[in-house]
Amino acid sequence: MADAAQAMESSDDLDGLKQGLMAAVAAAANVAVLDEIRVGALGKKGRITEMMKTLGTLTPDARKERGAALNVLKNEIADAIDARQKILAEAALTEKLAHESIDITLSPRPAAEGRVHPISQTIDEIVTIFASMGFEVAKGPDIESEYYNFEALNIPSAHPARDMQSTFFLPAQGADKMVLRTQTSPVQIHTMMNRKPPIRIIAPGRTYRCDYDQTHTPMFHQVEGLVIDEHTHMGHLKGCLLDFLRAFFGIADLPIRFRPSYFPFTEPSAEVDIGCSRKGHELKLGNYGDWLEILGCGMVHPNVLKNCGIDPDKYQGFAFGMGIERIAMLKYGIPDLRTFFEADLRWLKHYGFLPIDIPNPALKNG
Ligand code: 2U9
Repeated sequence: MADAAQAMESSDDLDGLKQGLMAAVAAAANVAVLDEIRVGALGKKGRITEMMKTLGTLTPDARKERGAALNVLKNEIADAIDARQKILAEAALTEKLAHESIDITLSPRPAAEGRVHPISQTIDEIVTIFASMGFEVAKGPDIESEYYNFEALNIPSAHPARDMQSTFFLPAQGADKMVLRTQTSPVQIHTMMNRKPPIRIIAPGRTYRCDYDQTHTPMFHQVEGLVIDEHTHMGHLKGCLLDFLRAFFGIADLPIRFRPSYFPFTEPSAEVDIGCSRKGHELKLGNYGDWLEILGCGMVHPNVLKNCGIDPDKYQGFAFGMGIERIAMLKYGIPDLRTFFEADLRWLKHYGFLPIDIPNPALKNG
């Protein structure tokens, strides 16, 4: 009987308290007022918290009943406060947005005027494809000693290849005769001298030969590749170049063929043609029965490996080289080599790329 009386009394006073708090929450005009209500009811010294502290003075049954009722009340008040807080926050945001304005008098940003040069774009594309095959990019100086540019590559001084390459000679540095590199191969020589196989690199960059006509400029770009390990063979070379050329030109069934050739630094050596058709001046790449020479390659000559301190009985691998202007002209329909270096902004606007253009359009779907 005493318990029931205690419980009745408590449920009455809790109802009153609840009504008072709910009304205060509903009337709270801002978050600060709401916080005051929260602290006053549920804080360390809040009214509901204080009531909880008195539970110990009740009989077990009354404690159970009042404890449950207090918990319900506590949760209802906390939920009501949270709901009101959301409403107030939304109202505050709406109010802020209603009074916020954008200054449309600011002048627009200038449109992107610059263009990426087709050579830079083409190098990015080449790097993207070879990177996907596990190649690293290696770099080296444009000025090299004759040793790195020729001798180490199995091209002795009396070799006709030296004349073929129309070298720009520079003043000697001490005992070293210096040249502007005629190919990027010295980069691979440095790499082999400084690192142990396995090696898988491409070396894109500027190269120089003393030539100037419709198909030659004194400075042009090459990319060469080198793979050295214990088991790489001619089959890997063929697969690697097939994958590269198909990805670069974006032609899934582009045929390639290998013709025997000669380079002092590779043995055996080959030149690679890609399929094309020629109708008058119109050239189309693909499986059309005609052929176009595109690059040179071969298995690295044992003498070159020896010159770099690599045991040719243990290690072997392939190398290849191609002219970047040439493949850029073919891919992007640029008719004249010399225009690459004339710094004509109208040409660049026409053939150049926006910085946001993806590095390899051929891979955009794959
Ligand atoms: C090392 C060993 C071998 C690189 C190679 C070619 C064949 C080649 C030309 C293509 C057109 C140069 O731009 S171009 O005139 N290159 O045909 N290049 S094999 O062989 C190497 C390179 C480095 C240590």
